[in-house]
Amino acid sequence: MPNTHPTPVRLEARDAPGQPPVTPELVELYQGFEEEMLIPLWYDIGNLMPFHPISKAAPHMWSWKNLIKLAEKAGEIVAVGRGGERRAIALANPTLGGRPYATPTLWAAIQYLCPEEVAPYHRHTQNAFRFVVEGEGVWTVVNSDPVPMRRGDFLPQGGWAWHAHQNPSQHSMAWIDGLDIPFQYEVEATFFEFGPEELDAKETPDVSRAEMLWGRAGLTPLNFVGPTPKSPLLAYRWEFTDAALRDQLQLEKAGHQVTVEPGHAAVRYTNPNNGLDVLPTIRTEFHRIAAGAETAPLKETGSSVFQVFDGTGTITVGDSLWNVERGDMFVVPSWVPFSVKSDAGQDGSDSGHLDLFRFSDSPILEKLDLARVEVEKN
Ligand code: 1HN
Repeated sequence: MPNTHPTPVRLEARDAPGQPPVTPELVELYQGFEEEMLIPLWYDIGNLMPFHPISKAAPHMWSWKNLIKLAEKAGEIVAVGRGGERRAIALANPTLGGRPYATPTLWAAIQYLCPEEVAPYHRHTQNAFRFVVEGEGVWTVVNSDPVPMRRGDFLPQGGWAWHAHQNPSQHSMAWIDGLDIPFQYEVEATFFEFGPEELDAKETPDVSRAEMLWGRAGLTPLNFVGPTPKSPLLAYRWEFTDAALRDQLQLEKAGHQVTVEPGHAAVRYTNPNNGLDVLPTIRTEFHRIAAGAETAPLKETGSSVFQVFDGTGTITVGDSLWNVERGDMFVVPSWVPFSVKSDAGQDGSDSGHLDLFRFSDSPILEKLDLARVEVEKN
């Protein structure tokens, strides 16, 4: 809930470097400021304008084993329907004031749908996506287009599109959601509408209409030549992502310089109708770190959330170090150094790799000319 209670200004005349001498006149001046709701810049400039970003968010890791156990329990005791809208359980960063925010700009959740359940139609200005780390059986319906969801698929859903989810299968399914809720909340730009109670598309096709139109790289249907700010392609299938990463590593082995750094293949999900990020506020990528490979520590403005798709490895974010496995999710706050080490394969061989899905607020920072990156050379 928004805090609508006025908070008084409290200023303490204090003897500290950069502060004016404490005198009765200063105390009186500060009282005047308090009464008029004023705060002088000299009082706390260090907090307002630090020399580099100091994130309010903490590095944090959520284990999938614990997430899925709790989501299953929620499936037993919490109904899904109008009002709550979704059985989605958000990651709450430990230093963001008990809000359901993974980072200052990004919302991330595990969502769970039981057999034969429907999460009803609605729309909102928040941009969203789904990513599937395990299972299948749910169709997300976007503007009447039913889109099947399966392991490894990435499904963007731009703001203000009508959407619902239906599970006509006989087993439960979980996936993760990412949205720009905290960002839109902060800039106060959010709108929301309930949709029709009944789904208008109960079909369960193998391929969405969006994929029929947009799913062939480099071919744009003439009737829809862009640009459009949100991707019209509603599913990016695992077989393509996997093949793209496999081929990057194979080309690298053959001596071509095609990877981000040695043993580190990566792709960005892009909007086929403008070549930019799939969503105007959220960047989404998939990274594959070959067995035994390590990434150079990286600092970036803006924040990211990762989910481990496959493999095992060690993640370092600032002073935090986690051993991760399938499904684990973690946060990289702004300007905190981040690196990944993929475990060596069985018997120290190079079979196996660490696969990471990533989303970030980079499009916002880039549009505002606030993006900065620093790579520490090993
Ligand atoms: C929403 O519509 C979904 O459609 C997931 O699955 C999470 C969190 C807040 C508001 C709307 C979804 C959401 C959401």
